Amino acid sequence: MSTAEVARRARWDDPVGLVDASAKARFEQDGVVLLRGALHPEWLLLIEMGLGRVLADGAVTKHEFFAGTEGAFRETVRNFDVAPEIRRLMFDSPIADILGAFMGSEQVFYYSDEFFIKDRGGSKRTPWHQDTPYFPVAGSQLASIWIALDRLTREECLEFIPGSHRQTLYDGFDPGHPGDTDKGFYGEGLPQRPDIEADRSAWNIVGWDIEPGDVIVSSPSILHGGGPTRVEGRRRALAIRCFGDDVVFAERPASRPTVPLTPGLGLHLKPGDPLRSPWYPRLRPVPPWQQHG
Ligand SMILES: O=C(O)CCC(=O)C(=O)O
Repeated sequence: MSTAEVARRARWDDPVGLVDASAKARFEQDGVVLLRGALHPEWLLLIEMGLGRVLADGAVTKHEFFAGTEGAFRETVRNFDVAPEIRRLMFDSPIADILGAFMGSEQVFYYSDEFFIKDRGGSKRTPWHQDTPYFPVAGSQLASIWIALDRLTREECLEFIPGSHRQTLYDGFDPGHPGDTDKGFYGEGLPQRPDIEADRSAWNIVGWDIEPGDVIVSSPSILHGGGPTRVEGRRRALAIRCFGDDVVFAERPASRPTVPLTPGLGLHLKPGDPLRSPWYPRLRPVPPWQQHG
């Protein structure tokens, strides 16, 4: 076995070992960390099977961004609810352990997951935004992981502005009008997003070449935006959001529904209550009925 192969297998045997003190410090400070080769190909196969299921399922809503244009792409939310492959991924793979290690939380709860499907070539950018404004949550133990099934160039990767998770929280973009830089999601309460694409050189933007198995862990409060695909390219990615012990329910402006939609949640929880609900199953410790053997 080559040295590279030995190193690869060591990462698969102990992916949580990649979350060392320096990775945690970078997560704190920058709000984003790349972990090379963290996921075994079997987990990628499971994700691909889950994607195949949701794409084939006519009952699953495919949200179309930039609908009606050549650069349109699709997104599906809370695939956990419809795809057993995604449920098994959450309980069986090391993803929840990795996120728990970054968040410093023993308990890890599922918040949501999203496929971003740019499989037609020439797909547009995903607009710059932060995720936290869309979520009815407050607290510090929040983390997302972004997993691409395809090899990507730096230009196609999800991009980030390190440190922005500790700065201004901006209003989101409107998924129905993603090209509008002058409109927000709520249009109240939070400042308007800056137009980062209009002057990229003014911002410290990071991104990477990606190989299947690499993952990017980030704070949902970081400013991030998704690269476009080349005409001959494709970029199928799964983003998973989890939270830990300290996260509580928080109100958002009533003008728009939060993402994903959780009708009734606000009738059970009041602002400041720990975010505990069947909407958000506990992944770690793994409940006994989800354990193997
Ligand atoms: O993959 C993309 O283009 C967008 C991903 C994203 O915005 C997210 O994971 O929050």
